[in-house]
Amino acid sequence: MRIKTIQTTCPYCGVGCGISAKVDDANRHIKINGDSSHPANFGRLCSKGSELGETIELKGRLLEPKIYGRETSWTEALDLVADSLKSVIAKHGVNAVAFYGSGQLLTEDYYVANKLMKGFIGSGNMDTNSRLCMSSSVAGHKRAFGGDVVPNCYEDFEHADLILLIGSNAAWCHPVSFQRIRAAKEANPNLKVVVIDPRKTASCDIADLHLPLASGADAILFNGLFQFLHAHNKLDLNFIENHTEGFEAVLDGLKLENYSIENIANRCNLESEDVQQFFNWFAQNEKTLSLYSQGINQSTSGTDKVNAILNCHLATARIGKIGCGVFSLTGQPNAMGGREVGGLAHQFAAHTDFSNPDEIDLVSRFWNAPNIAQKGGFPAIELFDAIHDGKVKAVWIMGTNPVVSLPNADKVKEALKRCEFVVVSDCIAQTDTTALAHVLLPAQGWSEKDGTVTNSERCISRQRALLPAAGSAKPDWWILTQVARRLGFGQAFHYQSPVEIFREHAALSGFENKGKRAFNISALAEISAKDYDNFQPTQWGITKDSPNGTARFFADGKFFTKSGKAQLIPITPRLPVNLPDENYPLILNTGRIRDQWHTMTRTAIAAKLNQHKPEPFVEIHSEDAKRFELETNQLAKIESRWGLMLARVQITNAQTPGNIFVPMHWTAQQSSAGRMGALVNPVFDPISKQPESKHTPVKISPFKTAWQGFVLSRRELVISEPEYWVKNKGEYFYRYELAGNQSPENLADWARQMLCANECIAPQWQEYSDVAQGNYRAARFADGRLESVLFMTTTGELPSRNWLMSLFTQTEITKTEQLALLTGELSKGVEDVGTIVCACFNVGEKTIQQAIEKHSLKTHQEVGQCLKAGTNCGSCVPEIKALL
Ligand SMILES: Nc1nc2c(c(=O)[nH]1)N[C@H]1C(S)=C(S)[C@@H](COP(=O)(O)OP(=O)(O)OC[C@H]3O[C@@H](n4cnc5c(=O)[nH]c(N)nc54)[C@H](O)[C@@H]3O)O[C@H]1N2
Ligand SMILES: Nc1nc2c(c(=O)[nH]1)N[C@H]1C(S)=C(S)[C@@H](COP(=O)(O)OP(=O)(O)OC[C@H]3O[C@@H](n4cnc5c(=O)[nH]c(N)nc54)[C@H](O)[C@@H]3O)O[C@H]1N2
Ligand code: SF4
Ligand SMILES: [Mo]
Repeated sequence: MRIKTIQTTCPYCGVGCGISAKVDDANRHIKINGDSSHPANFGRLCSKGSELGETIELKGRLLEPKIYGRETSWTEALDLVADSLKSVIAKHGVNAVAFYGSGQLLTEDYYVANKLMKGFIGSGNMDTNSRLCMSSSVAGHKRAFGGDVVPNCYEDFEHADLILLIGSNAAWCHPVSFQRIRAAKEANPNLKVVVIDPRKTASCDIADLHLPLASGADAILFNGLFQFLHAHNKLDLNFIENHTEGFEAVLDGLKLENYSIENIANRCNLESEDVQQFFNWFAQNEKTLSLYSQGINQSTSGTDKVNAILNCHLATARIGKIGCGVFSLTGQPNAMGGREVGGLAHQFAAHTDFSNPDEIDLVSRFWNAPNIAQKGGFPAIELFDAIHDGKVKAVWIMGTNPVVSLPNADKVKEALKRCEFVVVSDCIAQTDTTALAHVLLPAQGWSEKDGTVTNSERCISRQRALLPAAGSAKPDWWILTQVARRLGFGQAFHYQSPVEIFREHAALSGFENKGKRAFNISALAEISAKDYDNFQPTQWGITKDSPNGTARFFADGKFFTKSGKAQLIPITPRLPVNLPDENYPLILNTGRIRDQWHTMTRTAIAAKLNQHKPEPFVEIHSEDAKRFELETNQLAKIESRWGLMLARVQITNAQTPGNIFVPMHWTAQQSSAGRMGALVNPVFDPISKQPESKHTPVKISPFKTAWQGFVLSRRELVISEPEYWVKNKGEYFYRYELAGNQSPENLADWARQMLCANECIAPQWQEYSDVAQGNYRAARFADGRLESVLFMTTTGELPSRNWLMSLFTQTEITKTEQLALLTGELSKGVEDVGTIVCACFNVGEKTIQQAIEKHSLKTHQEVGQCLKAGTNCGSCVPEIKALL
């Protein structure tokens, strides 16, 4: 057995952590460690990154190309894709075909997709899930800076005196950066952290001040801040004069509304003292770093919110200098790389734009592409509307799951059902989107594919192949190249390996650039295959003048606008488009949880990551819970004008009254009705076209069922009957939470059918039924081990899942335990650890509570010493502190 150590990059969030993987490819086994030399994480990883080794199993992978569900050869599948695209184009023109890509593609994949659609097929219809993610930031950057640049680097965390987290739950979504800020705060007691978020999130754990502002009100707050800084002579008039334009217009705009502290507080639903405190801190601290994410971007005024923040930084000259600036935290591992290649439908390539004919000409000459697109294509929402309406007749979806993640997701599903020709490239066989594909193309996933990604701080890193491809899976760039050749563009798509694509991408970035376009990595245009293989993380720009990369932009006051000056943009704050009303009285906010990644196609494979939040839930304030007659752990139905979902109620005053929160992760693969995208309002920002995923008017009511139950089973079962079901993979079992409107007529038959399906091989069967009490329990044993259990009740009390789950770790079940299984009562001596809080060391809530009481623990460090909880990735520290 030969073990290799390979450096690569985590495929989840935009922190872009380096990984050092010990690979045993003979056994398809990987041991994951943080790469201590990588500047994004210096060896640290969060719970998701640490569990990557558990996600590479072949089960569930898409291994062969498929046409209408039938396995086929690459040749046949690629021929069909090319022929179908050709025929649609011949009949309906180039704008009847579209690509919908993803920030999870590698830069090389992305480059080829964009070049093929915009350069050679000749349509602007190449959009991506970045539309749902970063497009407001892109638009805001371009308005202010003349280019899409994140000016800062992670090192600024250590130099700042004030860090704002605006619409960012970094504790869960950028955990390694969050831990770095925590450490910076411990090292520098002067560093203050302000969290601006309608919810009290785990990120508030390190906050000196939390501003639970009204949903969508950010521009009011930052306009107010601008006004305050102006009134208190805290603006840098020198910098404004020499390096910006638009100052007078901004001031004129501010005169139109009342920005007194009281009025701001009132409109933002905040306390005046808190607003005052925040403004004072901003005024006093030169080294202010504003980090923001989807609470800003995912809004119908997302671009304006971005510019309202940028205005305050530009007018105080706090931009791109050590310890200060505006830092948009990117979501996906290659959100930034997609922007570099021009992955959005209104962009072109390498920071060029359809709005500039000279740039179209420039790219056309570079690619030698006579048929180049002359205008932008459909952005995501409009693209799926166009598919729905039959304007776009063939779509190729790569690396994204729009049937879950787009707003008004039922319409998206319907659109794909109606579409003449749907191709999906994915590495997973069964997703809500692959279910609707005519052609499925197996893509190599993380650990197999090879190329580059760019993280939040513009740092380009290598993702390297660790293992051979699963089945016949191929790299996305290869698949695209093969189709391009079949479409007759062989000369322009001659690539044999990712480095050739990377070189071309680098060369284009420098082509006739002359300092006009921010993205420039021309120093890498002739990189050798060996240097590409060994490439070490480097922040762009990477040019002759700065061959080792660029840590920060704009400290010199030079921008990428025509005048070279930054633009201050007058902002008139707008409320979200649809506000709550009497029919839909609550605001639905959606977002992420600590241990799942998006639509769970990969994180849900790792059992450990499923423990933290095993079911779709809805967080609601106690006042609202009372008002809508909801109780903790009850099921609730949430409805909007667009769709509905079911979720488990969690009452928490971390929510502001009037607002509820649901996680974005559950799909039809893991739940009967947890797919939240169905509810989400499809309105979008007029400039960035990014949808308002954080604000949909909804109503909520108890979802009353005749019975509730759950199943734990070593084997995966097929469960689809009851109105409510959720599947959750554990280490030794699958867990199914169930609830139904109608009690099964014959419980024993029903239970046998569900647990044994067709393959009851001499099972030992035990059951208990108490019709009067409405309880039924069944257990099945095999070779002395517990094989499966089912508990159901019509009265509502079910035993602790944790205790039963622990029985699955045993090789034998004692007589006492068998008895306990029937009575449903916890057997003595078995510890109920409670919901798992620390995923790294498997420590449950109850264990932590008991240890706190028993040993009078006072700090999370003491809990760590006692139980190890929170001592690895640290993501659960906020929860441990909450228990303290
Ligand atoms: N664990 C985990 N981490 C991830 C991901 C994942 O799926 N799972 N996905 C990655 C991706 S692609 C992305 S884009 C990032 C997203 O990272 P984040 O943006 O940090 O995550 P979200 O949970 O979507 O939303 C952030 C916060 O915005 C708040 N918010 C809602 N409305 C408003 C508002 O009007 N104003 C303000 N100021 N705040 C508001 C929400 O309450 C929420 O707490 O996470 C990345 N990291
Ligand atoms: N309501 C609401 N909706 C949201 C959000 C929200 O906060 N609220 N957030 C939005 C944001 S910021 C984002 S980024 C999106 C994310 O939403 P999606 O992009 O739809 O979610 P993923 O689960 O990441 O989908 C990635 C798919 O690509 C597959 N895949 C993984 N690696 C590869 C690869 O190398 N090649 C190929 N071909 N396929 C691969 C995975 O198996 C999976 O099916 O959701 C958006 N939707
Ligand atoms: S913070 Fe976690 S998910 Fe994000 S890149 Fe690092 S290890 Fe991966
Ligand atoms: Mo994202």
